[in-house]
Amino acid sequence: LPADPGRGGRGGDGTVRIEAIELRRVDIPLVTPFRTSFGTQDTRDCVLIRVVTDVGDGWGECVTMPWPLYSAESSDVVIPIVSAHMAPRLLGVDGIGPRDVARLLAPIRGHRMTKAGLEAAVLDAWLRAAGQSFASFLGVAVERVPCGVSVGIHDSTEALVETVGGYLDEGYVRIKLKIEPGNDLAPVAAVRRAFGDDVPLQVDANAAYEPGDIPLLRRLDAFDLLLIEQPFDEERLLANVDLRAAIETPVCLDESAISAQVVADAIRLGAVDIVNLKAGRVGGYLEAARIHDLCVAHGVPVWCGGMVETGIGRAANAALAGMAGFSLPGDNSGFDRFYATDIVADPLRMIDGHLRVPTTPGMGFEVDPEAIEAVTVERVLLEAPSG
Ligand code: OSB
Ligand code: MG
Repeated sequence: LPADPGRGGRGGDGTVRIEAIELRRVDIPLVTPFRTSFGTQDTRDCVLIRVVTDVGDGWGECVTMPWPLYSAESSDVVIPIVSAHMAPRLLGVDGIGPRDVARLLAPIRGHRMTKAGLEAAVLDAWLRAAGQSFASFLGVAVERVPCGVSVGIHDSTEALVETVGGYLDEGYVRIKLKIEPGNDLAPVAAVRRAFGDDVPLQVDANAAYEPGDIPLLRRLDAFDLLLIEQPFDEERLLANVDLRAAIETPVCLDESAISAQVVADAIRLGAVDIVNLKAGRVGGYLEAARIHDLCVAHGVPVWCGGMVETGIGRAANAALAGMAGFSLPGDNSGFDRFYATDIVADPLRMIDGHLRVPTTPGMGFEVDPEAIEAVTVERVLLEAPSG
């Protein structure tokens, strides 16, 4: 990435000063429970961040889940870690550009989803002041991105087939099935049987398998899947080398791919065919753009993942997914896949199996303050020391 300003090369080169950081823990009901191999989510419980700067406000979303089961981070640590360790490194500092947030927070290890939320909020304020869209900042040339949908584990194959049929009728162009030991071959076979071999289909194990399961996973080859996502524990890179040698289905990393460094190492080890890219998991949209570039340079296909984002993160993901190297449909669903109403005005809807790439200044949304207030369960305001 160029030092500053935007990759698109048209943004302002100004900087901001963060006067205050508002943290709002929200709890938003989901239209249907979402079950993965590590748990069932009924609501979206996460922290939204508003930065108040000398050039205006910006909003970002921390994509943590309520429990440390997908990764070590969880929603209940966001407010304490920002209050005690992150805000003091940012508040009142002069000359902050988008890339300075990650630089100032770099000494703090981990907590990437929290860092990503802060960086996104600053990017939003900075881009709005510059009158530039995030898509333009990233150099995105397309107007829309294709929509894949992530389908949770169901209690019965009949119910799963019905759900998948509904999404296909709505126009989703790719189906991702969550799997776990005991809920893998049979549901995949049932979906293939019901909808045929032409439906782009992939699976996501969320780290639920052991290296000893490789013979079982090899049987997924019969279903001509686009990929298998994160079969093993986050720290097990080498098991993926063994799996790749044993199966035809491409191996995709999600949980393991926490930074450009780890992705570079995984590529060199031969541990990965395809990368699921999530800005929150890697510490921010700028690190995500860097990983995109790295994957393109190595000929590794990349696609845009999701974390059940509200309209704030969903808009930013739609811009990220428009970058030229995203060669597979992402988990970029319409807001109504998860929510009855959104906390942004004019939430992204799927049209003809696609989402439009937002082009308004900032990260691509306008918040609905009343809707946010209605779902807020805790609010903390951190202010720069005066003077
Ligand atoms: O593993 O990709 C995942 C949601 C929450 C946590 C982890 C994952 C997911 C999804 C849903 O699969 C993606 C989405 O549509 O937002
Ligand atoms: Mg995943």
